Amino acid sequence: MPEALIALGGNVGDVRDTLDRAIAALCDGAAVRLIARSSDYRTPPWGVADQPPFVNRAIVADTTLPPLDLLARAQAVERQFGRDRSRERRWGPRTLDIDLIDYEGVTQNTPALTLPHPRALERAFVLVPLAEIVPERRIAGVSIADALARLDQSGIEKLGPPAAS
Ligand code: A4P
Ligand code: MG
Repeated sequence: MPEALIALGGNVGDVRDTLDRAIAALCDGAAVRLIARSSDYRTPPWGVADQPPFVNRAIVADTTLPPLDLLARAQAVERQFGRDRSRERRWGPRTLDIDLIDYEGVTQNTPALTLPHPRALERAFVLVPLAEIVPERRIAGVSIADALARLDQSGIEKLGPPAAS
């Protein structure tokens, strides 16, 4: 079954709780099955500096859905958790962002979906969580660990397990 690398993040609300619930909604165990998940990381905002830090997490899932259907499902989950693109600016604050980083090495370049994700290799907030679970996996021919070694990881902090509530 095709395997997808998926990056999640947010910086509005109780993001760690949102990520737990979003992954449960995305990975129903049938069309999308969760294979691995990283720890959570607190990361400095990238792109637009004057906003709160993000929490980022990555997962590996296998799926029977083709790439565009997987993206549509991810966007439905974003909406379910309060994401309203019409009121956001690019790279600005959001409750939940789900990016498809890689889908079984497929390359595709359309406005709706670019694979692998065109900015993934520049972003420590994507690669640090992925390197925890699939360091040897290659994106655009480069291993995640090697790509990460070239990036500035300052300010990224691994978070412990969430407090029991
Ligand atoms: N789209 C095309 N390819 C993909 C793909 N591989 N995965 C299209 C997901 N979406 C893809 O996305 C815009 C459009 O990209 C979608 O409609 C989809 O069809 P968006 O999520 O609305 O736009 P965006 O998120 O504002 O822009 P972009 O460039 O995707 O930014 P990111 O990467 O999502 O950035 N800093 C930290 N520390 N941590 C973060 O998580 N996130 C962002 C958002 C900014 N800064 C951050 C973080
Ligand atoms: Mg996005």
